[in-house]
Amino acid sequence: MTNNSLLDIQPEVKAALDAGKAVVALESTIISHGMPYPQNVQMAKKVESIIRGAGAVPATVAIMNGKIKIGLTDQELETFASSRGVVKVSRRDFPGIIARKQLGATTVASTMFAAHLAGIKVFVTGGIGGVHRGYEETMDVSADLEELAQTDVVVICAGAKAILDLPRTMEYLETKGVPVIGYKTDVLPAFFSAKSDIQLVERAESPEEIAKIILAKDQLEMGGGLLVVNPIPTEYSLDHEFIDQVIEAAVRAAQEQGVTGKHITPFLLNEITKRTEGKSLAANLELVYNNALVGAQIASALAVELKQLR
Ligand code: PSU
Ligand code: MN
Repeated sequence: MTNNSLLDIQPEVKAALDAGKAVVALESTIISHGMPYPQNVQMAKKVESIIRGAGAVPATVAIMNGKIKIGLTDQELETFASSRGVVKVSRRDFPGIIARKQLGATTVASTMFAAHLAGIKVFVTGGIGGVHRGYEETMDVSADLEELAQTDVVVICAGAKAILDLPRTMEYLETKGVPVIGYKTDVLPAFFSAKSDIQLVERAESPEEIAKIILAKDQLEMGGGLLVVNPIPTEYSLDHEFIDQVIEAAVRAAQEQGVTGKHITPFLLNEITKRTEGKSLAANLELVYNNALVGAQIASALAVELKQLR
């Protein structure tokens, strides 16, 4: 673990890391830009309690007072959930937001970066960014993919949303050498729906099996991330055709309104929530809870493996 003076690690998280216990990092953009208030803060607290229930220590990451906070209090979660003017911080945004001491919420890319600085190996989120539809024109590829290419953190997600170009997203990950493991699935989950028609090449049946794969990757000193894709439980999975139509309409609205750059993903998430009258939000909450449980189990299994090596 680094002693970087820009890190502000909560004592409980620090103690767990020092003792080699399971720690799970969490992002804050999903709170500030991914869901409406107050569901966002309820989600954040429940995710932390699920992780604790599975025997790991949660560490939500955000930027505050010129430091990268690793682990937030309930009061701080409330601040990020309810304040206006919280900035969505991807990798490129760190220096400015820290220097100006603004409130910054971390994305998948920047949470991976921060988790790695702090020595945290496992990170749970809802969905990752990817190659956007219309990439041929816009060159819009989320920094999340590049971070997966270079930063050694395991990310548990429910696949990627069909707001993205899923085949191109998978091609990009292959090109960059990022292992993608389906948790009890042969196909890439599509976030709101448990299945897409994209075949995976790796499947695992248990957290222990995934921990062994992570360990092998460590021993190879490959660097870079590893992605675990965990399908939304089928009872909450939304109908493919229903949600695809909503997504199509949201993507068109973004184009018509000229939304670009970092604003696209939050815009689409908000449009989808509005257009499904909350159905998508309910699914989003359930898949995050499911990821929290599986992520904590993987972190715990990995802690056991690493202890045996010491
Ligand atoms: N997908 C979601 N919810 C989210 C995000 C993605 O279902 O909140 C957020 C994550 O923080 C992710 C970011 O890292 O959006 C990707 O943004 P962009 O496409 O601008 O890289
Ligand atoms: Mn983008």
